[in-house]
Amino acid sequence: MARNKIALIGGGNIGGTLAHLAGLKELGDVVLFDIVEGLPQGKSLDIAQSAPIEGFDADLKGANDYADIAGADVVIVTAGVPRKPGMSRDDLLGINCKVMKAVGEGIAAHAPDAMVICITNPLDAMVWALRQYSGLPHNKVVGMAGVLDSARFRLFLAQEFGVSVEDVTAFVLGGHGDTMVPLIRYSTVAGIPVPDLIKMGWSSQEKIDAIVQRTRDGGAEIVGLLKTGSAFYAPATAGIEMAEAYLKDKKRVLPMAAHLSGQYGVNDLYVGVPVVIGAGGAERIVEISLNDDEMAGFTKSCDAVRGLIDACKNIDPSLA
Ligand code: A3D
Repeated sequence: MARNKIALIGGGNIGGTLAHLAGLKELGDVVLFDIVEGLPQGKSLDIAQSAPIEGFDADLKGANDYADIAGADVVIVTAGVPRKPGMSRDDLLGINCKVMKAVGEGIAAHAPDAMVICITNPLDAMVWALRQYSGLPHNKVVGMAGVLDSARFRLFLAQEFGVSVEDVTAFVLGGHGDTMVPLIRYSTVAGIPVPDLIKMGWSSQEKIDAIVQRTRDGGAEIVGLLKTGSAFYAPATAGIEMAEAYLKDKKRVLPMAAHLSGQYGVNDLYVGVPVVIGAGGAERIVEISLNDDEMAGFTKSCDAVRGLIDACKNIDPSLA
């Protein structure tokens, strides 16, 4: 049986880390694509030289031509520009919208059967634009944000409770940005919801509120420290978890930006919701019941995403 083929569009910080992780996990052969000549070739060769030490078999190839992604099973998109200190994700919209056009057309021409995972920011608007430009089915184009945001939430909760990150489940809803909605009552330690843990004296409401805020600001905290770019190790790990769930038909239930067509009362919008991901792509959107506060937060988040999509349509009227 032939190996899977994973195409990574964008060979920067996240793209290089994705290629390394795909190799380490033996997910398949990797094509690392970038518009900069030499960059994806150099990173691919470097990672390939780690294979004999790590003991993985995978072909790694750098590319500047979309023809090289032909037949890819999975395409992960990180092409574009990341934030610098003082910039919001939304400041990236103008440049990255144009990048999504080139990438969407490249995927449509050479890998139309792939599962596409977008990571480029501002995430929810970019995955919407990428889907429009590529014309792929909605269930085969999703955005990575929820896995990362919930991983940040899980880490901070595990540190607060003094327990293993493995025993903390958490998830966040809504857009990837300041309006994301971390769901406290669906977040647990070994099945015990966080509100119960507060009652048990494990933490206080104030401390949990601070953790929620730190999760919302999780990306900015790292941008502020790095100064020259944004987070890339955890974002790449999150993208690989989604790719693996698809390639292995695991039917994982993961939060991701998925296309809503009536679920949660929302139409034609990409926003973060729990999704069953398997060989059929985004197979099922899980509609959990939300209380009034959570629904209000989710609606606010959807409105913010809609505003960004409208801005994309202004940049390129063909999207309207
Ligand atoms: P960076 O290291 O700058 O890599 C981006 C790469 O894209 C560079 O190598 C560019 O040469 C390349 N590129 C630019 N234009 C094109 C094009 N038209 N076609 C192909 N390649 C192109 O950035 P990064 O890897 O740190 O981040 C990539 C993106 O992910 C940015 O938009 C970030 O904001 C975003 N990001 C998203 C999350 C989420 O959780 C959603 C987290 C972290 C970063």
